[in-house]
Amino acid sequence: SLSFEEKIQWSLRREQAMEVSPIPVVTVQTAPYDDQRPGTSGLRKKTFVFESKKNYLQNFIQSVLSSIDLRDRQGCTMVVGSDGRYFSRTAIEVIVQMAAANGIGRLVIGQNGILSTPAVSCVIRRIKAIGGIVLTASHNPGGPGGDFGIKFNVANGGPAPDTVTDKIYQISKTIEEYAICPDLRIDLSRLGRQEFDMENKFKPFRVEIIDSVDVYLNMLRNLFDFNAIKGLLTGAHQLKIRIDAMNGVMGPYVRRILCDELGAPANSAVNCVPLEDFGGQHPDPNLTYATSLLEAMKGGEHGFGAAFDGDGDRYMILGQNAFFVNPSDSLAIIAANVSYIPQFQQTGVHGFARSMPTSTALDSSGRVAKAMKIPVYETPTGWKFFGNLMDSGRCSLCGEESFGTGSDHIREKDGLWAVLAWLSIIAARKQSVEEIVKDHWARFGRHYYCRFDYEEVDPRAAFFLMRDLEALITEKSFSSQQFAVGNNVYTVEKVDSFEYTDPVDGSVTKRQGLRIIFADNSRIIFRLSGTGSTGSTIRIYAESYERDPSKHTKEPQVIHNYLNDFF
Ligand code: G16
Repeated sequence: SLSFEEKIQWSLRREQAMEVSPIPVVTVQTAPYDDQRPGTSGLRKKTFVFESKKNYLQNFIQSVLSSIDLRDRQGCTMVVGSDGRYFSRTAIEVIVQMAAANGIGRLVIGQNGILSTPAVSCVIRRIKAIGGIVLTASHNPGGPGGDFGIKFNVANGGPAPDTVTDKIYQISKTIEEYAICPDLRIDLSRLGRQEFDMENKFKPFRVEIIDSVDVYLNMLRNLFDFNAIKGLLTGAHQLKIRIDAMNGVMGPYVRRILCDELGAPANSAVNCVPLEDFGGQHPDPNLTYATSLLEAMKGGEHGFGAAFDGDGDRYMILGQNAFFVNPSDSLAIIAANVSYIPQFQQTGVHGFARSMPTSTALDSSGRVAKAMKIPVYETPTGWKFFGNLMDSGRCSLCGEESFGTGSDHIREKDGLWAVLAWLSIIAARKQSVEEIVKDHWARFGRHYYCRFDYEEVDPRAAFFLMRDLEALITEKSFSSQQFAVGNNVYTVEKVDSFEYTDPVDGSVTKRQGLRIIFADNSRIIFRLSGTGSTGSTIRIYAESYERDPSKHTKEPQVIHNYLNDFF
């Protein structure tokens, strides 16, 4: 038998031999599926669909790879990351084997497969990759009974635009075979480069395993004043924070950036180990699912609380005693306070953008913008629509009601960036979260806002509902109708089916939600979601504007009652 040293020598030699021996490429026959159309952000399904339907994963990955011209694939680099959810490791192995077989030159992968969605965007841009694949179903639960998803991002670091996802979908409907290197194995835990000779005509295939946090952290260092934030989080008068990574991908980022770099005590960060099933929870940072943060913040000990979703692009902020910052307000407040954020001091602010259902609080604080001649764009739901605006230098800051805010530093929404933006504002203004929010309402008025979700609706029923509703509200007699709710009278001013013309490439996106807009800018919006994994989800968004500061302390639930009266 071999000694310990001999065993190590033997396994090293074996490893080297494996890395240099040519890897065979196999072509496998397959049959297409007709349900692989990417939604608002990638393909999301129940995990068992990916896990048990024959070649379901391989078909989609082949469709993604085939959507890239063969000449562009050779020698190019792609980034791969996951939020650590169940099935990610299996999927990464398949992606590596298929990328090699399809002529991709190099894959850059986060250690153990871990990279947040913002980090993937950041790395794509930093290393000038052709794009990237993110394995996540965002805030949806994970595990064998949960959801899995695949997002494809393009060279600007952002979600693939409709032209690309349409192409992927078309390919997926007619796919007959896929290419794979079933013998190719990589070590996801070993930092550094692994190289493989290919049996086909392609050049050697390389895999580089990178630290999950490094590149992203270095980017943030250039955007914020880390000393100022450190001053806020340490010392005798420190702001006590509580950050909940919700067992998603953000754990390593929170520990490294907020605790190690910015000095927050280790016990400020909870649920920081990424778990395959998120500990059985919904990794969804809102008042319904981030209940452990909510309860902790109610204790009054912490002045600032934040939670992130599974893949780290969504966030929620709470002030002392669990004071809730509505995401649409968060965007508007960051916009009104850009002068306190070093990134914008350096680059200036070229424009703001929000998705259509996001409250118009940004437009109200846009009065500041107006004075500064900064335009505000209104796009359909989906981060991909901000990409063109940012690439063409039209937009510096944008956000959505769905707990996402970001800037042109990358092309994804970025939860931790938003947290550092808030901490920068607090450090500069020396006020609490609640004071900053209430001061904002006093200056610009408050946009009461609520969203109602009706999930797992029969898709046919949802289709007919939207069709009938459109017919009803676009009838002539509906316009200029008045609705009395409590002491308020709402006069319908405009009704439409939202449609967006991209100011950069002129592309038109139709049927993005039914809008009822009232004379005082209050709105009710109906829209079909594009992220559910089963059936259809109907969303109703309701917004009511209140200028009078004496009426700024009602519970947002007040809108619920308005809606009940309205219908
Ligand atoms: C995705 C998109 C967002 C969108 C959200 C909700 O976020 O990136 O732009 O606002 O879905 O979309 P829908 O209303 O169609 O369900 P995430 O965090 O789920 O990837």
